[in-house]
Amino acid sequence: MMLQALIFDVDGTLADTERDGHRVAFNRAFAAAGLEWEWSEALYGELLAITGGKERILHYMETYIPHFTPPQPRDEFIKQLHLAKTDHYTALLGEGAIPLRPGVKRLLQEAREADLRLAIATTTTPANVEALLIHTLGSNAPSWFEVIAAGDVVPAKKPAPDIYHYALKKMGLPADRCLAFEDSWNGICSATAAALPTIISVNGYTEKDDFSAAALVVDHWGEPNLPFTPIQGNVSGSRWLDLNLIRKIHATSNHG
Ligand code: XBP
Ligand code: MG
Repeated sequence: MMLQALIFDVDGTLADTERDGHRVAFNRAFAAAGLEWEWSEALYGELLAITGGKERILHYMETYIPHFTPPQPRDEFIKQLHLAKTDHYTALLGEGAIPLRPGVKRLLQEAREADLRLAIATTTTPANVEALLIHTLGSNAPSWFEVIAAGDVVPAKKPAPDIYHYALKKMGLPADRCLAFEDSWNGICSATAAALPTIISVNGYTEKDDFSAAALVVDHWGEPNLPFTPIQGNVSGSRWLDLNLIRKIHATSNHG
């Protein structure tokens, strides 16, 4: 089965956005709203179990501060807080606070030159994806992706497969012609439930997650001057992730 498309997660996969991006933006939104909530790096690691910013705020309120009464109806309060968080987050990206992970720019360029089809499947808000792509890859970069499936476009966020099903349907492709790129437990559950072979690049928040279902696990995608460390799977002597390795992984994952 010929490989035709690559589908990318964003947060944690294309860039380490969680600790120094989303977390900071949540805290700024809390402070601006006069709330004395502070999500530490460690607490945020626990909260990442819940995907989606609004869902994460609700989970925090219910689990960590059950006696808190919001000043507005609960869902409206969360919605406003989250809108402010998105403003803080996109402003952070505009300041260049979050770079792409190693190998990301190189691999996207290689895939474009090879005419592979590209898509994004993420739980984050569409404005956040646009801002990351524009500030790291240039104003045309969103157009490199034929589908940007993001946020509330499907009601059931990762680990549900819905966002990948949505992207596949939009592209008119069966899962076995595609590869997914993820960084987390929720991400691999979502991609593999949609029958997509998945390459994992771990980060500090996800390195202990169970990735036994992955076709390949590396510490990052790597560059000629910054080789990856393989964690699981056969890299056939490669020292960074390129299309040659991606095609081998894809071929192997489809034949058992
Ligand atoms: C990313 C997320 C997102 C962000 C916050 O998960 O869970 O919720 O943390 O984004 P994945 P929003 O990488 O699996 O897509 O606040 O815009 O929801
Ligand atoms: Mg992710």
